[in-house]
Amino acid sequence: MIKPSSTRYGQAAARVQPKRADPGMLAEVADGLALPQKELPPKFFYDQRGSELFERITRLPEYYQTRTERALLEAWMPELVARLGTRTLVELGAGNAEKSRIILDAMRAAGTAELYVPIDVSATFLSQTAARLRREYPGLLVEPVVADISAELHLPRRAPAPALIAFIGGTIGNFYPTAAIRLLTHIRDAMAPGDRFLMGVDLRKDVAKIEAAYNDAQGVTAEFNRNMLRVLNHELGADFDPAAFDHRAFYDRTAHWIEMHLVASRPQQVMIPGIGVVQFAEGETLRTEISAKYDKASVGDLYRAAGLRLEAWRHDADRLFALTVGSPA
Ligand code: AVJ
Repeated sequence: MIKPSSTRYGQAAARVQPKRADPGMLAEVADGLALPQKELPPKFFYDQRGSELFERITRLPEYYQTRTERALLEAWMPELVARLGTRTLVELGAGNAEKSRIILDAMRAAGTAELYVPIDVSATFLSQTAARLRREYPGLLVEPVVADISAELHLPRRAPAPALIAFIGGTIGNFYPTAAIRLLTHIRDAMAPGDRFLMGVDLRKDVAKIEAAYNDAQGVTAEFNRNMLRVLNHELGADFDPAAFDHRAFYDRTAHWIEMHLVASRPQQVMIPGIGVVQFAEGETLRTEISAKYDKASVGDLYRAAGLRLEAWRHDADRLFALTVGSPA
């Protein structure tokens, strides 16, 4: 019998021993794959290759979010930061040093830049960014914090006030409603009265436009989606065959979010050391991401539920994306 290439791939992957599986990750994967609708958190997209694929997504013609948010930041930050007198920038999920620079430049121009606290799960990524920014902004104190923002939030206690806590990139979209409220409540609890919260949100709009952004013609998003399986192979020694899963992304008009799934193109069994054999029926899906879309009212509701007040709001002329500012209520 001729073995399909996918089986060979699986055996090859299984022979490579994982570095030592992270027990937290293993537990999360076990839980997610035991659900009737299999589901894994989008943070598992982002190894080196996943981060590079996401960088490519941000430059795709269909993916309007990154360039729109950047233009909004460039137009608004000099004025906002000067008015607030921002001395500390705390950045959650600092995956985007490029956009952080727009805020840091505005702080420097206002003459108030003192401390930058990038918070990210990736320690290597953080130390690289920190070293680069220390060189580029002499006089700016850079104190990176390694943390999973969805789990905890600790701000340095002696940060010069006022601080701007930035959560940009539309990453709030990855949080289910209760988790979003929990995250913003943690942020609210860490804020002093003069501090402000800056959050970027992708806006509700024509469904075809949203769906196109997650089904790009070049297939970069599909590769990004499948990359989660490579991460599981590499980190846990699993033997997923990424080629046996199709990319699917669709908008849920009731929940107001896009869902990304990986669809098993044939029945298959996947071995994950420490978990066991996981079955996929043909056509069965693994949900890898939601990306919630907001409008002014739903951001206001979210802020209110977290003890914040929506103080300011700016969107682009096409109403694709918005920057929102919250203050402790
Ligand atoms: C980084 C969460 C904002 O939701 O649009 C891009 C991730 N997923 N294409 C998004 C993503 C597929 C992105 N966020």
